[in-house]
Amino acid sequence: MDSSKDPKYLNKLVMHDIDKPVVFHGLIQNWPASEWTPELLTSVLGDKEVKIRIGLKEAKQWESTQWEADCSYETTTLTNFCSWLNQSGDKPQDRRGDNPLLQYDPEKYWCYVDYKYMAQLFEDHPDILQAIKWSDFGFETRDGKQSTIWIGSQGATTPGHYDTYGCNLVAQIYGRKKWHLFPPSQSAALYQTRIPYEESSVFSPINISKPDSTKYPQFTSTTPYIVTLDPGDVLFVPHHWWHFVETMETSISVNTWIEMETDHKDRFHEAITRMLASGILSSAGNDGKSKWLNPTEELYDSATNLMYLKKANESLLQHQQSTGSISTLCQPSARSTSAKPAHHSPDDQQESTPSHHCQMEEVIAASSSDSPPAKRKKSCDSHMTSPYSSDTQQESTPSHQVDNDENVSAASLSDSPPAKRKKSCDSHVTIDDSVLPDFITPVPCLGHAYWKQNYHLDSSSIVDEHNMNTGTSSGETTFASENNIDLKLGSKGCVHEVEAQKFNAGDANQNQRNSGEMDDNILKIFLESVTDPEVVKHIGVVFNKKMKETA
Ligand SMILES: O=C(O)CCC(=O)C(=O)O
Repeated sequence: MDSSKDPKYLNKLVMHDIDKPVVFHGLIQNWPASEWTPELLTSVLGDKEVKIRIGLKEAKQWESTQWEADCSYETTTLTNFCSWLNQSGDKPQDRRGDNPLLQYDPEKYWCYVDYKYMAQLFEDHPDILQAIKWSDFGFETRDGKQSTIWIGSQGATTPGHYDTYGCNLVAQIYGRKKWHLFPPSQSAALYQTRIPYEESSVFSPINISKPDSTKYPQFTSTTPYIVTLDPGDVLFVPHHWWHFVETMETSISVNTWIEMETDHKDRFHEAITRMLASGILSSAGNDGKSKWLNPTEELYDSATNLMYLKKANESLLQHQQSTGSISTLCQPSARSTSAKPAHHSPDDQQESTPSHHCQMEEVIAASSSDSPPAKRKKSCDSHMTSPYSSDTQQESTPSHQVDNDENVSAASLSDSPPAKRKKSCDSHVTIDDSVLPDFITPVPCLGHAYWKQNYHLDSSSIVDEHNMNTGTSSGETTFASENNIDLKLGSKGCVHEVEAQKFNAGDANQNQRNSGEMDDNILKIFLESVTDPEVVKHIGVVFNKKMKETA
């Protein structure tokens, strides 16, 4: 084998050496999945019902992105999806029959079988999961079971977002898809927001097909990295890179999210964010919820949120202790660390070690038989959060460490002193493009001139991508002046509320000291990202009410 195609070499590139998006060409032609077509998958899954997202092709006229909440949804079979794809001739409404998709004119609408966990989709055909072979990238134990599939018609889009956990490998199996990527340093200019709320997704409201530079002036200073994937290409999306995805023609792609050490911290941040979002959105009424809660998401009660937070915190602390890093985040007192919820199962011990790499829902599901949230999450461990946990039990060993550390065993990892640990993805360095083999091409950065050339939008400034700190976000001052809310007081009130719920078994002084440092920051991130004026107003009302109650 060409040594540059050695899975260990590729694994090291992805996990350690590359910090920009790249495309691998010609590495998956031996995957059985490279033969897949929508018709072939339909012949396997014909009667399986799936939830299909349907959107308008003419989203180009929208001033903001076409949110998932703006789409329609139909639950139907892949056979119906395929007949919709392949229809011709008669007017759709004349042939509607029992296919609900036929009411959507393919000239005007796209359909997307998006974000489907393959282990779930192919639960009756587990053999097919072997058709995906991430082992070619050095992820020995990874196949379709840890992958997600996306089958879309021409025009189908995914709104701009970044995933808070891990990094991502995307195999383009059939058709073509266009990816617009942006580095994490450009989050402010992409007007990052946690509204609509979805765990593990930070969204951008920009409509990439027709960016509105009046509403989002900073956007024109972004420097997009753009690539159209052909069948057989594999895209590497580094940690926290933004992506907007557009289906150019009927397409099938499969991706896997790969765990990173930073996930510990992100999981904790996510638990705080979920608690804040739940608090705010649960009082928003149905209208608010349908707009501000992503359709794929649900809210939990505070007891469940609190459990997530505790488990995420314990898991983070355990990780920090095992790696010798000092916790700057919320350190519960000895009492609260050892005080396990009454319903913890004896499996706790087993779960608590590998659970570093688990999504918090899975952590809770594993430890709490009375309230197991059944929902999936899109962390790298997404496969483990779904109901098919018996399959995944084996995966719940720290397999990604095995994966990304060139098959170092879990035991040797946990035994080895911190200094000997391999670098995580977080310590990526930029590799000189010229040393990359020919079959790996960096995704080109088109610079902010792209907006002028393609959309006649003037770039606001020349921006150094690595030092990009674009303007004011909708922070405290803006909120306060526009909405007559004292956010300083507001945020303190909220911190206290979070604090009061958090670690209620813990040492108050200890919690106060550490959480002040942590919550202010998380709260700031959350509040700064809430840019929808209606949401801001709603938050103001909630805060003011709270303030009056506590005055
Ligand atoms: O392919 C798509 O439409 C979106 C994929 C995506 O968001 C991801 O792989 O993280």
